[in-house]
This record gives sequence, C-alpha cells and structure tokens, in this order.
Amino acid sequence: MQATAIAQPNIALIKYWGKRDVDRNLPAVGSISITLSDLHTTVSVELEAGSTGDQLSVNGVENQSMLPRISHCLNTVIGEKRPRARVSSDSNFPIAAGLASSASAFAATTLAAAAAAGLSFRTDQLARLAGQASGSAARSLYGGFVELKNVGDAIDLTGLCDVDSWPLQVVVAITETGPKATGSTQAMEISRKTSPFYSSWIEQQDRDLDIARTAIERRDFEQLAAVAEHNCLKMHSVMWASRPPMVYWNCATIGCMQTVRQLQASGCNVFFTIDAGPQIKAVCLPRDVDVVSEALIETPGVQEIMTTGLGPAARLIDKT
Ligand code: 2P0
Repeated sequence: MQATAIAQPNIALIKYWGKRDVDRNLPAVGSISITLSDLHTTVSVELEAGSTGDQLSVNGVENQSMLPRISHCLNTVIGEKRPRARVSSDSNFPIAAGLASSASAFAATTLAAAAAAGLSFRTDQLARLAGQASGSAARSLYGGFVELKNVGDAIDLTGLCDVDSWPLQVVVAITETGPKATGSTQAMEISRKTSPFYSSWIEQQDRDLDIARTAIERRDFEQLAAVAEHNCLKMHSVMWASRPPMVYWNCATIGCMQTVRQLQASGCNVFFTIDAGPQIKAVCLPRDVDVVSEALIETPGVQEIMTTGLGPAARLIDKT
C-alpha cells in the first residue's frame, strides 16, 4: 500500500495558457513541451486504514495549502471512497516559482497513487488523470519532446521525438526563489475573462503548434527558436494586458533576455522561454551550453543557474 514515483518538470515551448473547461481542467489550447532530466520531484504515497485525514509533507515540512489539491488528485486516481493517504513530496529545485514544480509533483503523485492502490493504467490514461490535477502535469508522463492535443472533450498526448534523437540543453537562470504572487490556475482565468488579446492567442495557437512540430521533425533549431520565443512573448502579452495585469518578470528576467539576444547575435544557437515566474530558460544546442551558462550567470540579478538536458517520462521507483 505504498509506492514512490519520480517525475521531471517540463518546459512548454508552445504554451498552455487558458482553460476551455475549468471543472474538468481542460486546456483551451494544445501545447508542446520538453521534459527535463536533472530537476525532479519524488513523491511517496502511503495508503493506510481510515477514510479521512490525508497528510502532506513538502520537502520535509507539513503543508496544508497544497493538501486539498493533492487529496483531489488522489480522489481522481483512486476514487473518493479510498483509504487516507500520507503523501511526501521532495523536489531538488525551487517550487511554485515558475519552474513547473506542479507538473512534476502531480505527475509523480498520479503514478504513485495508482501503484499504491494496486491500479494499472496505460500511460495515456495516467496523463489524463494527471492533467485533471494540473494541465502541464499530463506532459511529464512522457519524456523528450511531447505534444498535448485537445481531442473532443479530452486531451491526447504524443511523444514527438525522444531524448537521444535531439539532445538539446536547457540553462535555467534563477532570478528569484520566492513563491509567485498569483498562481497559474487563477492567472489563466483572469486572462480569459479580461485580456483583450486572449481570443487572438487562442486563434493563433494551432499555427504555432504546426510550425513547432515541423521544426522538431526536421531538427530545425532556428525555426523552433523563432516560434517558441514568439509564442512565449504572446502569452506574456496576454498576461500584461489582463486586469489586474500579471507581470511575472523582474529586471534580471529582462537582462537575461538581452543576454540571449547578444548570444544569438554572436552566432550562438540559443533561445529563451519564460513561464509564470521570473526565471529564464535558455534552450540551446549542446555545443553552446558552456558559453550560454557563463553569459547568464554573469547577467546582473541572476542568483544561480541550473543546467539540464532532456529527460525521461515519470516512472515508479518503489512499491511495497
Ligand atoms: C505551460 N504554464 O504550458 C504553461 C506556461 C505556465 C506558463 O502550464 O491550472 O500549473 O494546474 O492546469 O499546469 C502552468 O499551469 O496550471 C502552465 P493548472 P499549470 O507550461
């Protein structure tokens, strides 16, 4: 009645922003992501006698604020009539800071919960269950390059290219480690309801997905860089034009964007992407990773960098 799973966060190159069904947590748009290798979240789920009183610890500290979402995730996977659970989650990177910690946490929780309850699901079923907890978590059930498509009233996940076929590197520049002011779930709804750019964002997404999918098929870095940066800046424009505006960037975020522009001008194969937080993720070819890392760590306001390759799907590591 105990299982442990590990999952890596994923970074969207073509972003998920907005929901078409809030109750079922269905995204308004498809997305394309890369699963990372060196950042990870390990989740243990232990089921024990008793029907109430789930417990959650995050990085060794009891956590009440995330508990309702974790309990809801367990209900979705195991069913509402289930034993109570003791859940512990440990991440080796800052959480709730725009580094996709909810993706790795809910992917690992879904997998561990199913195994602890003795349930077997196919990966696509697990991805749909994880997606009900957190839209981006569905993508961490797969490794490498992953596409999430909207199909009818569900989502469908496809692996576009495995890790070894196009081993890109990602340099994450951490500019602030505190939790963000507005969580993604709430921020997406504010954008949907108030941003004058929201409808254009939705309309243009299929074209961006087509361009990115083709670029990945052809291993065309320049094409992928152009569409990913444009898609990221469109998403942030939707946020900036919302009421209240949601600006996740700080001075160092903009400094890092300028650093990436300078690297590009010097012939480096690199592009940036930014999620709902102030960190910059610079995606580059392996031969450029050292020069990108050095330039970002020297950018004023950058506290730390983390370098990672692309990684595997979420997986079970223990079951007793
Ligand atoms: C993404 N983000 O595609 C986008 C880009 C943030 C910016 O998916 O409400 O935590 O739990 O489904 O998955 C963050 O949103 O949102 C996210 P919910 P989630 O990676």
